[in-house]
Amino acid sequence: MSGRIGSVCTHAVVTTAVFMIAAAVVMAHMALQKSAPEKDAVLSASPDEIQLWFTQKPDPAVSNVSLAGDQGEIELGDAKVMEEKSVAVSVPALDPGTYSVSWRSAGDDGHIQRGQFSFTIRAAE
Ligand SMILES: [Cu+2]
Repeated sequence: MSGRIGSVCTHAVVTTAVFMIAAAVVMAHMALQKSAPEKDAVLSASPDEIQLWFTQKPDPAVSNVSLAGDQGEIELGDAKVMEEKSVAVSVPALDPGTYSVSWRSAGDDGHIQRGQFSFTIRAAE
C-alpha cells in the first residue's frame, strides 16, 4: 500500500519537474542582446551615452547602469528606458582608459538580471 502511494508521489514529482523545466524554457530571463559601445570595443573618443538592448522590455523601476574606470565610479544620469527594449544613459566626457559597464534590469518575470562588460577609449596619438 505504501509502495503504491510512493510511486504515485514520484510520478507527481517528475511531472512537476518536467513542467517546471518546460516553463523555464518558455519564460526565459531577459538577457543583454547588444550594446553601444559594444563589449570590448576600442573607441577613439568618449561616447556620449551608453545604450543597452535587451531580449525583453526592461522594467524602468529596477533598471540601472553604472560605469567605473581606473579612478573608480563615474557619475551617470538616470537610465532611461527607450523604445525597442532598450535602456540608455548619458555619459560625461571620459579620459582615455578602460571602463567597465555594469547593468541591472528585469524583464517579463521581474527577476533581476545583472551583467558587466568593458570598453576602452584609446589615447589620441
Ligand atoms: Cu526569473
